[in-house]
Amino acid sequence: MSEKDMNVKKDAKDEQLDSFRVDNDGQKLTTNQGLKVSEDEFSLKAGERGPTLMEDFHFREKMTHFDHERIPERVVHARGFGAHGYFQVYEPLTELTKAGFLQDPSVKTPVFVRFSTVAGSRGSADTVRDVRGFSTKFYTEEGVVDIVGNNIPVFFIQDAIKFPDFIHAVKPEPHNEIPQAASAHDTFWDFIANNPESAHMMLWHLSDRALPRSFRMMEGFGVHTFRLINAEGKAHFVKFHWKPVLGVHSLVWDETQKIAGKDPDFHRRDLWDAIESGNYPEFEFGLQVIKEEDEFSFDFDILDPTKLWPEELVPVRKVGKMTLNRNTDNFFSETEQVAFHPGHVVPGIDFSNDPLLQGRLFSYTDTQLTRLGGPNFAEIPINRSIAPVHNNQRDGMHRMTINRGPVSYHRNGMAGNSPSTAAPSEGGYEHYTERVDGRKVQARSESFKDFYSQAKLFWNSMSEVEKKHIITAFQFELGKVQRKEVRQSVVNLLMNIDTALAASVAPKIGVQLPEAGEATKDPVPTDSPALSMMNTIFSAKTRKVAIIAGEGFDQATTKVIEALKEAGAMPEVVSDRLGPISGQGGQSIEALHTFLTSDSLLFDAIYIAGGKEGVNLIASEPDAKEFVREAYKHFKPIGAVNEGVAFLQQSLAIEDLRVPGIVTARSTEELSGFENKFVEAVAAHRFWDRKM
Ligand code: HDE
Repeated sequence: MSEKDMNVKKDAKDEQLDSFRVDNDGQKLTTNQGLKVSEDEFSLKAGERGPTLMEDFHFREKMTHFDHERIPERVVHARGFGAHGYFQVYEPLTELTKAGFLQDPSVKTPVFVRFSTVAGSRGSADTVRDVRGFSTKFYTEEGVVDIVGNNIPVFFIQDAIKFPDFIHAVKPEPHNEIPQAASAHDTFWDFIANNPESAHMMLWHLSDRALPRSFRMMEGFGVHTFRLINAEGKAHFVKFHWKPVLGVHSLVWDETQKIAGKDPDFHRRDLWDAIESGNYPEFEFGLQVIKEEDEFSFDFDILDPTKLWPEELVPVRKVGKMTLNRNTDNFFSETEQVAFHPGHVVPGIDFSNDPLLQGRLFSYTDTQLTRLGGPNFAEIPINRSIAPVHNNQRDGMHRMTINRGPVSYHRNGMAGNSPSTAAPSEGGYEHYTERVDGRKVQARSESFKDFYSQAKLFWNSMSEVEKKHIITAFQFELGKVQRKEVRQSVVNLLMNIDTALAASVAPKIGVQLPEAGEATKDPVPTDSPALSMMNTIFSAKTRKVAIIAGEGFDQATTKVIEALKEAGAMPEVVSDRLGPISGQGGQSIEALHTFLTSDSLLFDAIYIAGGKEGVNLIASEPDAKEFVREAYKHFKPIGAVNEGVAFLQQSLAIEDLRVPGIVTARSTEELSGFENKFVEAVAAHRFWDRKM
């Protein structure tokens, strides 16, 4: 066990996992039967050059296991990454719910979180344009609770019966399996055009929300309306939120595409590194609450999963915090085998009649039967509840539990009727006794037929920069659609949201701008500032800064590195070679990257050190100028001092560096306080008003 592991006090889940962990340190190699193996490089052959013999049981076992190492990837959300942590409430939520883990601020509930993309295969790139999954498993004393959410608060469809159709449309086209992990193709857009309920989600999907900077900088949403029930049996409608403490931030489109090549593991690496370096990702847990009697007080149906509850109408109450502080030991055992289910609840949490949620309640167990090979997946270590499990379920593939005694039925007399059911007062789960009247019908509720008002709300809430990005995204996505009639139908749909948006897209994709759209409802309120990422939290914390420095770098650079660290940023040296680089004052820094192994795409900001010799060495690197140019192009903060300033001018081919987000210093006067100005620029993240 590493020292780090020993310092972390084990929680109940961690302790449970301990009994399954295996360490090979100093051990002898064995077969699965525990037999020590004396030869693992040469199979048993009849003569050194002869055929391999069937009786080589070690060879057969090793090869058979290898042949069966793969399991089916998730049908959606195949690409993902997980981490362990804990959750704590800020204050007892007794008035809203009787759920035990939401009562006591001193209780740390262990959690496992898996972030994911939706459309791509397991090996696809992290930074593609896509919705991100945000699934949280709480190992509570009363059983497992899962919030299986996304980083976007609404969904494409209203009824689960359409999910297979939607997913078939977004996945690679079946005749040639192209394109991988991308929505820029005919079938996706044909689906959107023919299923206008997706209008609202379509705008989120084309916004920068679909290009997160990091899993640590995304919001999470339960999407559906759930119910919380208190001990008196009183219910409230709720929506679940995760708010990242670092704010909500995105990459820019050009970056995402290039990072997909330079580092397809960009997001998983970021999460792994953050946890390893002690920058534990934190998310505040938020609740939007609507009283049962107010169910019909809004101009949207609160059961419709294509609608959000504007935060200005229904504020988000922050009620707790989740901290992710431990990476997995084994990706397959934990992240791949974890099985989430929105129906995993404890007393005090219940469902609503949202037809999308209702369908999900079926799908998540069903899919595990194929993916994890049978009904016993709850016994896999990562999925095990820390609350004891007792029931009469038996047998099935890979059963682990050894249930004792002859009785496996309820009610029984032979075992004193155990295991026995628990009354609600003893913690037994009781479904909310909602009254339901209705005819059996297959229809869309009238109240679900407003497809456009919240699409307008989202569009109206965007800043000019965000709108520009959405327009370019439409031009790109539809520009890749080969069938003109599909492109035309999507523009027709955009007319129902915003004429200017449709007008900015139509001419670029070779289709007509219709004279008018349908008469559609306007949103109330007209906009929601909470939806714009411009109104989020900005800071320098954990931002990665490339320190471009060569041998003999100047003393100002040491101060800059210190100031960045002080502000919680992550300076990393990029140089003409790896290893220690000495500065003018005798200080030494370790270069972790070269221009060959790295790229400014992988950093949030760059800084160019002074020192004649070092700058000359850097300038002679073939990729160094491009490194600087890309950072400029992606609106990133750029700092430079002394001789570094001239190199910046050469790289950008501009003389006058009075450009937003560029901070330079050459004289003693300029150098005083330079590091603070640069840190401020790093904390601002991007300088959108920079002219290109
Ligand atoms: Fe899922 N979804 N989904 N989904 N979903 C799955 O379950 C499904 C929906 C979400 O990290 C599958 O175990 C249906 C909404 C996440 O392991 C599957 C419908 C939201 C994950 C499934 C939806 C989600 C999944 C595939 C329409 C946000 C990854 C593998 C009614 C609130 C979980 C699996 C992980 C995974 C079905 C719609 C989130 C097939 C039928 C809406 C984050 O069961």
